[in-house]
Amino acid sequence: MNLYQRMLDAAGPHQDAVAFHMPDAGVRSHAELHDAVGRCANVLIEAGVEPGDRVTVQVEKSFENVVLYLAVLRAGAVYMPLNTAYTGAELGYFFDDAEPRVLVCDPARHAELEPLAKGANVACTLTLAGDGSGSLTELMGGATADAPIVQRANADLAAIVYTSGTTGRSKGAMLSHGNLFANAATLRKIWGWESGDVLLHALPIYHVHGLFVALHCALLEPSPVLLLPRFDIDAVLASLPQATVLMGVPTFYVRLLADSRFDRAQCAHMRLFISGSAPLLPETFAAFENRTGKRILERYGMTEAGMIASNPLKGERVAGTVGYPLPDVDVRLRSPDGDTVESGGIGVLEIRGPNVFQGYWRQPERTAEEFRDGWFITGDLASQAADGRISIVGRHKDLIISGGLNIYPREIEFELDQLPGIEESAVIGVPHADFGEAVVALVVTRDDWPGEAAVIAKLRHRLAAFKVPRTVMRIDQLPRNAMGKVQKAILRKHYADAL
Ligand code: MCA
Ligand code: AMP
Repeated sequence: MNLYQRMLDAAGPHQDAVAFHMPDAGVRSHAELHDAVGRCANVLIEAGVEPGDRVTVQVEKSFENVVLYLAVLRAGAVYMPLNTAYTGAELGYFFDDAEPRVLVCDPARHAELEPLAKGANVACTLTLAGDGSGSLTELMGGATADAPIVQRANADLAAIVYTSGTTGRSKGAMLSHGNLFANAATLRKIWGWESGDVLLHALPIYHVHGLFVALHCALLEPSPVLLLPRFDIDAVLASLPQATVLMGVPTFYVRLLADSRFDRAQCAHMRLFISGSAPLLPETFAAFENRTGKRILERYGMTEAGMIASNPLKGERVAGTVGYPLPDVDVRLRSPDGDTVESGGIGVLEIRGPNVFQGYWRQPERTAEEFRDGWFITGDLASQAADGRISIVGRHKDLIISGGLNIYPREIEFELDQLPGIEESAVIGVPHADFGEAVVALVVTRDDWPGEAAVIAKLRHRLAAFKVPRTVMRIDQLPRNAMGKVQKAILRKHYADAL
């Protein structure tokens, strides 16, 4: 069944109830939400979108953005969200790779992105809001709300979310209606989603965490969503008293704890604080419990599979662990060569289940490389206790997670190595109090080295700001092993205090 149909069914008897509450932009009922989705789907269909077509979206978070996501589902098309921080230089790759039928962007970026999209044969570029003609909101005003809800099978694609996976350039993870529904249904059950819940939503909605995990849990109840444009500490503190569930990355909890206004009374009624996307430090877990009396529930997942493991709602939530595999997810640990790991040992986590994606968009070989006998190789290093509890102890993949955003060193090294004055580079993640990890670049320089500030300024034109190194440090030579591979572990240790 089309996932959207399930949300519509859930909303059935609750038409007048609040679906979304935007503190600065009013309230929308389920009736208003689904009327807007129907209109938006008709505009997309009018623009030529057919079932299976990709609709790529780079817009600031808003109620209208949620409507657009649901409209793409309704039309049977494939939603393809892109981080709002991506530069034009980065976006071209996604347009070429996914060949979307339609691009939806913010009015402020229309002039920059339309030619890029045209160059990649994207048939139509619309802005989400704005007064000019071609704005989706304006076209919706003239459309009817009766768009068909296109029949979808479990394996039909609902979304393509780009991720760099374990290596290399970004790959489009293909997620089906069946993948998304299976995961949402399981999460709603294990997290005890209930009719009085109110979700405080401060995550971006261009990634799996904010778009699927958070929104699907709420829309399938349905529970009201307090939709904040971003994590703003004042807005979060103001909204907390009306909420019962918060989902966040560890930086959310670090920032709440750093604010003296955040106290026990303020979150007494909160049912659940959930953390994921990056490791939650045991210190943060303990400090949070001390301050609020609440134990954060940490879970683990990835773009290719949604959620994989979770600490329990009722049992013990143990800091530094991600809990048990979800009831419908099988896990096993393997050595990089595929050998069984003995009980209590560390291995690469491999998974199987209805949540596991359909493969990488138009990359069958790379998809095959990341599966072993039908098990998806996550690239995360884990150990499993005798009772099944999982701890993520590291990453087999060369990945930096900064404030919950994944950053691939190779992408930054590639840009650095092309700059004048740089012989070679190595990019690492080092501990950072706010973001958990942050990016540091080590460079071997030549005589024409233009200086750190000039290098950073150049990178800012090419890379999204969150990927730009906090510092670029000169080094005589990069440590290499006998195979010539840069020994990043040595660099990470040596530069652990760099920030
Ligand atoms: C913003 N900046 C960052 C980050 N975010 N730098 C490094 N890491 C970041 N995460 C930079 C900006 O480029 C800017 O730099 C400066 O910090 C301030 O930007 P601002 O937008 O004000 O930042 P913020 O609002 O404070 O955002 C920080 C944040 C946000 C709240 C941690 O990044 C966030 O919401 N992260 C959540 C990401 C997420 O949803 N991940 C889920 C992935 P400058 O001033 O130099 O321009 S899905 C996933 O991982 C799986 C499925 C899972 O398990 O969930
Ligand atoms: P993404 O590719 O953006 O979906 O990020 C997925 C990656 O985030 C996983 O492969 C893990 O490396 C990491 N991750 C997610 N949740 C956790 C967690 N609770 N603890 C440690 N790492 C996590």
